[in-house]
Amino acid sequence: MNIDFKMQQSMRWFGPNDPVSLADIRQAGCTGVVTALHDIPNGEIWTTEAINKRKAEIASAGLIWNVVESLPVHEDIKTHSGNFLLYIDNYKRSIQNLSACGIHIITYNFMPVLDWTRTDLAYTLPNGAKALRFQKAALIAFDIFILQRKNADKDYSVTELQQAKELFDTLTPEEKKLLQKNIIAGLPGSEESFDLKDFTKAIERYDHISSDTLRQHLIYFLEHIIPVAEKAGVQMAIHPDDPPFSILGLPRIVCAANDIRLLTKALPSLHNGLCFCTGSFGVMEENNLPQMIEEFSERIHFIHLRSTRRNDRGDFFEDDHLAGDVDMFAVISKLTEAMQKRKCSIPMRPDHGHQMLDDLKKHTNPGYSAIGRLKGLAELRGLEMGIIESKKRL
Ligand code: CS2
Ligand code: MN
Repeated sequence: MNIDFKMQQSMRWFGPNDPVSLADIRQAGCTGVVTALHDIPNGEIWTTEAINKRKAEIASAGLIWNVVESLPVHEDIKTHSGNFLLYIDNYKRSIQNLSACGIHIITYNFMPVLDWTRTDLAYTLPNGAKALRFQKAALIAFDIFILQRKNADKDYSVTELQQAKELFDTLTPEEKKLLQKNIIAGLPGSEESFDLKDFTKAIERYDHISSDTLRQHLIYFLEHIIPVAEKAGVQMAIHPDDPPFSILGLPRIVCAANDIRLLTKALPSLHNGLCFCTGSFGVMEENNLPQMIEEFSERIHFIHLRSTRRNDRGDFFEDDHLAGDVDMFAVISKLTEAMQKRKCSIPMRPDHGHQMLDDLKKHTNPGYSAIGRLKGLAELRGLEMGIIESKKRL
């Protein structure tokens, strides 16, 4: 069997202030850099000057800016209010400008208010390394006792409320502050960061927005941007919601295979694509990842590989890349097949990594330290090579 196409190894870089340098990324064995113009406020146009400047900086380190993550979608677009028409126009211009600069894959997400969410950013594993964790009772404790969201108790069962109360009672004032910070102060890559008052305002904008309405807003947005992306030769790749379920009463609409079906049915163009994040989709037990890769193989334009391990309380933590609930062997096997069929390499990045070894003594971006991601990447490329070589030699 001929296997000519492998995943293009990449790493996320948060720009010049990232404690992980482009040289580190190159030494990790990557050719691609995934980044964004984080300094440009959400909603403004990315100019060709600004894009080219960042592109040149990456090129001078011997790397290629292969994927944008993320071109953020303004809250006005998600809520269909305020200046949403202007922001959609600006978004189109940014797509065109990125294409003019030779960047053709754009990741984005459509999560209301918060980007990815965890309750614990330094969960100590038995081996001493630190991982990111989502603990449902902690999120509920924040919702009920710290945020004191109106009618929040209606969203939870009696047992859930009781577990949240028990947990909250054990927290020191510092731990309560930290919990709040972890949830609303913005994780790396998030475009927004809030205090409690602003956060309450931001979520109240969704009071009358159901999942169906939010989906209509997304489809409206896609109807405007996908034709532009098509003309510009740009592949749009939506990132699934993380975690893939509703939190703090907010609607979530990119969680499961059927959500993707609804989006692709509305806009069948292959430019309306997917960032296949195994760590996000994998939290939902119903998501059969290898099957999803097969079903959406033509429109997977970017891959995030990591694995979470869930328990029956609705918690999960980020496990080793080859452990946890994700069947990484099956995932990479399916992705390998998809790439040979499409005759192209798809960019992949190890999505997050543990804080470990020397990085435990350093300031790192939660989930984005160098050594943990390097370990993940090395394991993933080894697994990919094993899969390819065993197919070739059969
Ligand atoms: C996160 C997010 O799970 C993840 O990949 O690191 O920052 C994610 O990249 C964005 O939500 C994508 O738009
Ligand atoms: Mn991801």
